Amino acid sequence: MAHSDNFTPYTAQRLSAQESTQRSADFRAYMDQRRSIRFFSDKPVPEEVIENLIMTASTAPSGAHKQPWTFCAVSNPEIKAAIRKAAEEEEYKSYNGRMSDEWLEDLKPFGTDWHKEFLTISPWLIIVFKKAFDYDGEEKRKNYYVNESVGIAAGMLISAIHNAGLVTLTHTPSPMNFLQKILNRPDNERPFLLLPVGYPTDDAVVPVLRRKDEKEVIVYYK
Ligand code: IYR
Repeated sequence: MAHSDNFTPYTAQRLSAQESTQRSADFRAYMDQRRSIRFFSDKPVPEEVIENLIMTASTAPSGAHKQPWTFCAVSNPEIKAAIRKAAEEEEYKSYNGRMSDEWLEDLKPFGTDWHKEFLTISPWLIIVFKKAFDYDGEEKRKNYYVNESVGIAAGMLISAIHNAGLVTLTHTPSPMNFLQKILNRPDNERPFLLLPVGYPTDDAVVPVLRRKDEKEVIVYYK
């Protein structure tokens, strides 16, 4: 492949097939322990941890390496309260009329409702914004594959949170434009996902669920 001077040798670790097998199995088992948690402790999490988590997410691949994201890290109690109030107002409407019967039925096993106390209890809220375009001064610059890029970054953020012994939940209040207003974000940013981050309570519970097995999710073409 042709390349310009803007290239440098790739020197990251090279593992043997055996090491790869072991490490992939270990990581799979570790990630399989991750669960979405709705019971948060108010135990503080240092800002340095949050910064490491977000900067891990920001290593995600993105269209033309535009990194079309902003992560808002909120620990301010008044802002968390404002977010909770607005989210619960939207969620109340969703659970009481906007969501279909099929949708409500599908959610029953998870016991969710419009109450979102984790929004004020968890020590941090990370709100992921996607940037439809960027400003270079006055000039607009295009971003590419924005949903894919930000979705990948969000996945890496969730993995980093789990790796740090913390828990989160992919909260998707709908509509969530209120986040843009409360956090005073510019017009090129749109809220993508809200993640409370913290420690679980000692008596936290999770719904019993089964993950799809290999046969259900993989199709080999050998
Ligand atoms: N956004 C709502 C509803 C909700 C929707 C799905 I799909 C879920 O998997 C869970 C919840 C809420 O946050 O409660």
